[in-house]
Amino acid sequence: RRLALGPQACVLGGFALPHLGGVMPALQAVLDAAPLRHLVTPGGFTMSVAMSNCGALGWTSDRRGYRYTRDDPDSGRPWPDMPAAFERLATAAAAEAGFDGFVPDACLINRYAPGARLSLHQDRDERDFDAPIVSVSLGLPATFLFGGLARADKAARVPLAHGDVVVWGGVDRLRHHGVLPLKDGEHPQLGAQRINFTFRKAG
Ligand code: MD5
Ligand code: FE
Repeated sequence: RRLALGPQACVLGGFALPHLGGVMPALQAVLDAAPLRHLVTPGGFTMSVAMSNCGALGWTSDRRGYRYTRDDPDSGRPWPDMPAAFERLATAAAAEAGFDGFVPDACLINRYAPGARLSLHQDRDERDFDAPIVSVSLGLPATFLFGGLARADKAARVPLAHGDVVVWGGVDRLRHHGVLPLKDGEHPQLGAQRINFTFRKAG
């Protein structure tokens, strides 16, 4: 149930499953308060992945750039609080992967409909790169691309299924990564979509 992707990166197969009884109702409440939306990149492209956030800080993008904000730019209100069930899952997964005491202040919620993808990128909008990132996959399976520190490094393909959790830190924190276009399908609980939570210490 544990697959090493790098010296400090691993997949915890099915780790989120026992948490979903608390996580799924909390997700619905977050998305009611801060609906998913398609952000525009600084280059002017609309992202195929729809996003929202919970926690003290939320990741956002527009023509001016990428950044973390306290308020949802669509509503002008603070992002919804991080549900206790989300934080428990993130902290437990980080500890399982060897990162004790991880307390995220940001959870980005990504929703992939069939065809949606995330091109190869690095996560470097956070204040310090010492904290790990915890990523939870729900719904339809996806192929994750796990590259190197240089964008041109060949990327490994990692299948991710409902309930899988990936934890990255340390020397693997700045590796390039992305998600291949989601294949069409129907998940018994989530329907025709993949939801990903990305927990970070952003501030
Ligand atoms: C996803 N999301 O499946 C992915 C999972 C994002 C994003 O990439 O930025 O929202 S998070 C994967 C990740 C995070 C930080 C480092 C690395 C991967 N990595 O070094 O491979 O929606
Ligand atoms: Fe990323």
